[in-house]
Amino acid sequence: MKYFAHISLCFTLVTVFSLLACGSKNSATSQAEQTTTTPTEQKVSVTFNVDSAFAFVQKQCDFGPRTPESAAHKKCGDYIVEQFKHYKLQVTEQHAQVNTWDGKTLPCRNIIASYKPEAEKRVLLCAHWDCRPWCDADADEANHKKPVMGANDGASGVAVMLEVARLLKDLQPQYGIDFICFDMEDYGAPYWGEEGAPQDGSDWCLGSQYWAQNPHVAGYRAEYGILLDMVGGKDARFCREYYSMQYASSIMTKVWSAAEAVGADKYFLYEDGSVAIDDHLPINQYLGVPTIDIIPCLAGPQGGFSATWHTVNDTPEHISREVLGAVGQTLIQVLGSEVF
Ligand code: AHN
Ligand code: ZN
Repeated sequence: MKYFAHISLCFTLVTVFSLLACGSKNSATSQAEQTTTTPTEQKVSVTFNVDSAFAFVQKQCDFGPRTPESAAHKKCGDYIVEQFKHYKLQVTEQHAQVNTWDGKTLPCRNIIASYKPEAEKRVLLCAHWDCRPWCDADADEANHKKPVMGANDGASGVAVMLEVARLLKDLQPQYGIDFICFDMEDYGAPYWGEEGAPQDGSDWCLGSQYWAQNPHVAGYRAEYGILLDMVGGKDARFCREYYSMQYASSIMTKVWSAAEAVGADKYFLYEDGSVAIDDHLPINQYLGVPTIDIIPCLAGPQGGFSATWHTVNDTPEHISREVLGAVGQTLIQVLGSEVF
């Protein structure tokens, strides 16, 4: 009953809007303009620079794998903070201690960079910046205890955010944006360490779990959130991740439409994707900010995210500038056409 009521309301609204649209067209535009008008959104004129984005990937990797407590982690964190400050954003750092699957208590550093921190209407962009200490998905067992370089799994999302932050001077949004770099996303129990590890996914996403329960601003709100995870792989295709559809299907539609508008539709597919235990989950569950995950799904029956995922091959030479650009230009399109 409710369902029908909903459909008929939608139908009524569509009818009303069509009538309004027809009315204005007939009175205000010429016949020629009517036939050339297409329903696609207007393209935002700011260009996402793929070489700049790639350089941000390379720079993070030059520090080495950014695993918890490593010197590379500390130095790269400092670099990310400085870079966002350079683009005139207000940076807040969260330092916490988190409990891990292997019984340790490890330091966790979330980095939050805010554009127009005073604005009430806000968009949240996020990615993780830590690296996984174990290449436990590598074909060679000898690599299972080596750290992941994380060019794609970590650095790519941060790189796209840094490039968007660099372009804010051209984009000039009237609303606020928070760029959050989460730490300790990738410390989930490795396959070889199953014993004693939780089976509910709670060993992943420790930084975002902390932030979602202790946001840097009391009562934090955003209109919606977009998580970027592995957005630079040569084999990337972005499908409709399960929790994103459950919690934020209208944001999926918004982003996938923007991808079409910028010609990135060959990467953004209307196919069901993976089920990702990822940083968007605590944001949806604890804060109720509808947040999607732009995360790839591999074609074929074996599934997974990317061929380099949690292997020693997750390095800058396996990053595609074109994929970084497809995601980056899509975000520019979303942000540049946003009206609240
Ligand atoms: C799982 O769904 C287990 N992991 C996805 C989260 C992730 C790990 N993203 C990057 N590394
Ligand atoms: Zn990972």
